[in-house]
Amino acid sequence: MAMKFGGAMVLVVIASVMMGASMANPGWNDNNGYAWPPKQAKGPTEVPPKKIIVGGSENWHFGFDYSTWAHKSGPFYVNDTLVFKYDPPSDNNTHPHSVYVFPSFWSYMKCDLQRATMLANVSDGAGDGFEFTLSQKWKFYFFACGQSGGFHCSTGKMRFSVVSLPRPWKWQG
Ligand SMILES: [Cu+2]
Repeated sequence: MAMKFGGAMVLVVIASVMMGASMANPGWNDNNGYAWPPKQAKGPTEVPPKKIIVGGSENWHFGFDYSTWAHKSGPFYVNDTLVFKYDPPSDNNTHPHSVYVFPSFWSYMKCDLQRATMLANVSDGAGDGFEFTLSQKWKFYFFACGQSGGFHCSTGKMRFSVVSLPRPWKWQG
């Protein structure tokens, strides 16, 4: 009877010590290099996503070769964000732009906007621009301006494709 009681007391003492310890320090840390939550001071970490302005300082306009730009600026990785910057329609800007995405390589090659989906209208590129995140891994994205029935896409060279590669890792520490 006394033994049993003593055992229960020991458990209560241990439990209260543990609770006290965990409330004082919600993480744990020992001398063997283990820690919780992990500090991640060393080891591989994912390279953080980037924001890329389409066309760089050229922004999004008629006549710039975006296909070449995309080849030079890649590779692009999943969760990177493309930023399309263009002025909204105004008295000084009667030929504004937009952003469309094609469902296939062939509709992209033909600038077949009937099959494309509008991502951003003529006003969405104002200010900080229209942002589109490459949210799917290993996906080909086919972008173009949708204005003037495909004229900006074909003659204006306002089209490019990217593939969203898995994010790279880098070694830290
Ligand atoms: Cu355009």
